[in-house]
Amino acid sequence: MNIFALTGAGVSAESGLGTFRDKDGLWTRFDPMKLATPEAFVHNPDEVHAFYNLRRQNLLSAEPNAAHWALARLETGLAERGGSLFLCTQNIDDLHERAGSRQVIHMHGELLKARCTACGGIMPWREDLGTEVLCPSCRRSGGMRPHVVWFGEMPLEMDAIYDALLGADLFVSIGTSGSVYPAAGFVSEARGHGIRTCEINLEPSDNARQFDEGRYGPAGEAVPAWVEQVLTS
Ligand code: BJW
Repeated sequence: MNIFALTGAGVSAESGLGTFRDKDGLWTRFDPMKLATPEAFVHNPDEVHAFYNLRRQNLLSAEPNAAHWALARLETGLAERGGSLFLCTQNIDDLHERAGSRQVIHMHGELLKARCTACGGIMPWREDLGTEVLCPSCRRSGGMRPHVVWFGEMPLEMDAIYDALLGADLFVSIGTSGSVYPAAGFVSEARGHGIRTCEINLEPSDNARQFDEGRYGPAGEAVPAWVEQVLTS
């Protein structure tokens, strides 16, 4: 079986990383238009850097949880059975990789990478960023930004994502509210091609009616239970 899994902030919630739209979520406390757009970075880079510097520090002290471990187990288990897992995450954390997932597509970028808007270089980055930081590659300052996808920007690896989605036997959406496009449209795309769809979330998402199956509960419990079922069926 070939499974396409889309993960969102809910999969990392039990690792202590905040979600966006839940009660107390990041976008209920901060205005995304002032922090997660290219325009915000041009007009107020210090505020944008402070927001991502704090989140980078939080990430460095977070650990993967049972949902991340289970998805890594699923990748190995499906490969042993002649199948595959395509793991596409909207998350900018590296918790899937730290749990052992080998192939992860970060459609909204990676917090532990920086990108230079002057020369286009992309590099691993664990320290704070600021407008005074020099690009290690072109030595210019002012252009270093988190390698993440803001509103209005093109998500990454879309061709590979749609190829994998349309080649899957099952589309599973885990811990995402289904409110940000293009990811929110994957379920209807899958359904339109006759692919079975399943949602695993704390509670039914905005798109819940579009899924053939819904499994509800904390990801740290619901994902391992589902993976166990997939690998033993
Ligand atoms: C648990 C749990 C637990 C809690 N266990 N579950 C079409 C229609 C309308 C608008 C648009 C459209 N196309 C484009 C747009 C504009 C825009 C958009 O979608 N806006 C919407 C707000 C309407 N999209 C874009 O601008 C995107 N670019 C684009 O579309 O380019 C053109 C294009 C089109 C087609 C193909 C190709 C290109 C870019 C979007 C970039 C999003 N960026 C962010 C920030 C990234 C950096 C950062 O992290 O700061 O990405 S916004 C934020 O939302 C972040 C997330 O990845 C994303 C999704 O959030 P997610 O993961 O779903 O989190 P939540 O909080 O919403 O939900 C968490 C869920 O978990 C909840 O359901 C909880 O119940 C659950 N949960 N605890 C299990 N323990």
